[in-house]
Amino acid sequence: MRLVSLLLLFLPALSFAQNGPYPINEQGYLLLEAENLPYSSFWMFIPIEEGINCTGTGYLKYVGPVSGSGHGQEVDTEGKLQGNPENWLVIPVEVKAAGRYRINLRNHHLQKDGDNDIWVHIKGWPLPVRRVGDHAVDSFQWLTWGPDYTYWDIEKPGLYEFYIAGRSQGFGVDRIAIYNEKEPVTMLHRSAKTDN
Ligand SMILES: [Ca+2]
Repeated sequence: MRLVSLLLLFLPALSFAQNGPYPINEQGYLLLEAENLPYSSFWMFIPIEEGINCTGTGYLKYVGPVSGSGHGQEVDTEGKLQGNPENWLVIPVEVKAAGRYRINLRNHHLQKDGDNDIWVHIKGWPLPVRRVGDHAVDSFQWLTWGPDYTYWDIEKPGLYEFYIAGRSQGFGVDRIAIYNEKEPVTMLHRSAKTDN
C-alpha cells in the first residue's frame, strides 16, 4: 500500500481548474487536486505555504457540520448522513473500461480522532455509503483505512459522479485518486522494472 501511495504522490495530476468530466486515463487512473473542484462554503481553501507538504496550490478543509459521528455509523445504510449534494465535492468521472474502482485521498488533519474521516460514494449507486479515514496527525498522506474495503464494481463505461461528503470538521483533502484497482499493480510492476 505504501508503494502505491508513493506512486500516486509523484504521478502528474490534472492541475487545471475545470468542472469535468474527468477521464480515467489509459493507465486506468485519474489523479486531480481537490482544490480545483467547485466547492461550497462548507469547504475552506487552504493555500500552500513554504514548507508544507501538500501538492498543487493547496487543499480543501471541511468546515461544515459534523454528520454521522460515533461508532456504529462507520457505514450509512440509509444514505442520510451526507447532507445536501450542493455541499459535496463532486467528481464527474468518465469511465472507459469496466473494473473495480477505488478512491484514495491525500489528506490532512490535526487530531488522531475526531477530525479524521469523510464519506465517499457515487451518486445514484446502491447503498451503503462508507466512510474512509486516516490516523496520521498533521501530515499529508494517503488514507490509512477505507480504500481496502470501499470500492465500486463498474460494469458499463460511462459517466459516474463520484463524491466526497464532509463528516468531521477539519478533514482536509489535498489530492484525489480514482483508479481501476488492477492498474496500480501494473504500474508498480513497471516501476520495479525501471528501478532495476
Ligand atoms: Ca492539492
